[in-house]
Amino acid sequence: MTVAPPVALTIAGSDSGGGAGLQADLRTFTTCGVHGCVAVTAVTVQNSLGVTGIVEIPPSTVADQIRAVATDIGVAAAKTGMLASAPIMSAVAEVCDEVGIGASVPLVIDPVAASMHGDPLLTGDALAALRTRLLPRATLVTPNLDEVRLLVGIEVRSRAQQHEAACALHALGPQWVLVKGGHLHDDPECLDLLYDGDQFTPFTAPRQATPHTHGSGDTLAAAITAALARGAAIPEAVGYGKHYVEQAVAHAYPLGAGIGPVSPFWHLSSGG
Ligand code: PXL
Repeated sequence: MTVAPPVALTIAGSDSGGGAGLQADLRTFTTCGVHGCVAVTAVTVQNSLGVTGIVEIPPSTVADQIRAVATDIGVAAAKTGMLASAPIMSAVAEVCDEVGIGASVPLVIDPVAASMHGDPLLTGDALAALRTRLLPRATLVTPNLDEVRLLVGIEVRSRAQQHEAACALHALGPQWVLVKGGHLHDDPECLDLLYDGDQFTPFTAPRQATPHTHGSGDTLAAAITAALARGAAIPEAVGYGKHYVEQAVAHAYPLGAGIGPVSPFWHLSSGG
């Protein structure tokens, strides 16, 4: 009998274009050797040009999906993507407490606030709920610089300010913070800064010239989650995720008339 792979859970929205959201998470879990389970939070109507509709799943159904998976299949690590609304976040926070996600089970929070096109993916008071209900439960939070500005009001324009932002985010309660510097466009490198309240660890990658980066944040957080499910410690998992997403961006492809996705096929096209 074949032994089951480790299991990771994504709590995320669907992207009909298949580039981001739960589709990117499940693909990444698979290519990282982890079985993926999913609690769907919202269905987006979306293509390479943007998001034209969002239907939220009832909060109790989101919680039921998490409970059903955690109490039977078991979860070695979990991540959140688009959480859509404050009531969904509250339901997620409560059921995570119930089943140990964010305690014995590591929880990666990718604080998705908007799509690459700037279409909002959060409604109303969801940002406040993200701050107060979810960040204190996070093992790791992985904001980009737009999300940093929304969460802690710091406009990061330099590497020095990335340190300041990491401290402000850490004060909201997560165990680890990864401030992603990909949006510092004048910087020739992409520097992501990891902070645990004590030590700063930089992860750098060369900046790549492609417009096709749809799903890059989801893919990074999913690869980190997969590594955690396989038993890695946070710094090791972040290093693994950075390498994974760097390759996925290097092999990104055009799709439709707009922004194409990062590639889940890089293992195949680069030979391993
Ligand atoms: O990449 C962030 C993201 C997450 N989840 C869903 C999305 C997007 C971006 O478009 O559509 C469902």
